[in-house]
Amino acid sequence: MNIQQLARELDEAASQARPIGQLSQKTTFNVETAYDIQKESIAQRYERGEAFIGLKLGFTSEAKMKQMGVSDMIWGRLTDSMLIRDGKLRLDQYIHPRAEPEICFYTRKKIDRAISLEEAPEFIDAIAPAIEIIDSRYENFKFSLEDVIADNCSSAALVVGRWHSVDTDLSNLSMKLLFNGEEKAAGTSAAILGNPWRSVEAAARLAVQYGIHIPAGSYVLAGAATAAVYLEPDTEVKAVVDQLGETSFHTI
Ligand code: OOG
Ligand code: MG
Repeated sequence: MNIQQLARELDEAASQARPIGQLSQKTTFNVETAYDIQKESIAQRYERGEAFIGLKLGFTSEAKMKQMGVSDMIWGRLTDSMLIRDGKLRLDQYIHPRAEPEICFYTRKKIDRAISLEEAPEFIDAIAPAIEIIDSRYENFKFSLEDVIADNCSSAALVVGRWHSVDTDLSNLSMKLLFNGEEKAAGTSAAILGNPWRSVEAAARLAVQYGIHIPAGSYVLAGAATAAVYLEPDTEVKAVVDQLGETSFHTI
């Protein structure tokens, strides 16, 4: 198996918005190798001038694990080109994008070791409501755990709302996703590992395990509290999180 070749296939599928068959159907590889493929695939983006801005966790809630049929937490890399700054998402740049309501942390200090839940707030500057746009590069949004890790955990785009104090109690906030004002998904922040702060703890542990550190000034997406919803054209997509307010974008 050629890791470079598989990484290039995924990178091309993403940049051309053309789906590919599952890698696991043509070759066998484990989770470690899947992260190697992810790293190589994102390295192609760095070569084109994109920059690392943080990381995202996936499958941190039952709702997501159930929807996608997998049972392990995963992490992926976020780059600056994924950040929506003008409030618009061009659907033709994606294959079959879906949105999910999230909570985003912003790091204050470099994280280069495992940290406890109690320590986590020391490393965080602020917290915001967010929407993650995921877009599996695999046909029919179907994959194995190894496939989705290699595919950078379906990361496609994110929009982040206004920042709030780290003192905001995140333990049980209502989280909703609305399309043109109509509720499409609803859950609570407690669905995210019991408490989204656990995502910061998990991000630190996974970063150490995979030999990266999280620089100061990075985003950490905690993982969705609800199942993801397919996007439609000309829609105002909004996440509303109790205490943290709302954030939105428009599909074109
Ligand atoms: C993988 C990404 C999962 C989350 O928040 O759980 C994820 C997928 O569902 O395609 O981003
Ligand atoms: Mg997500």
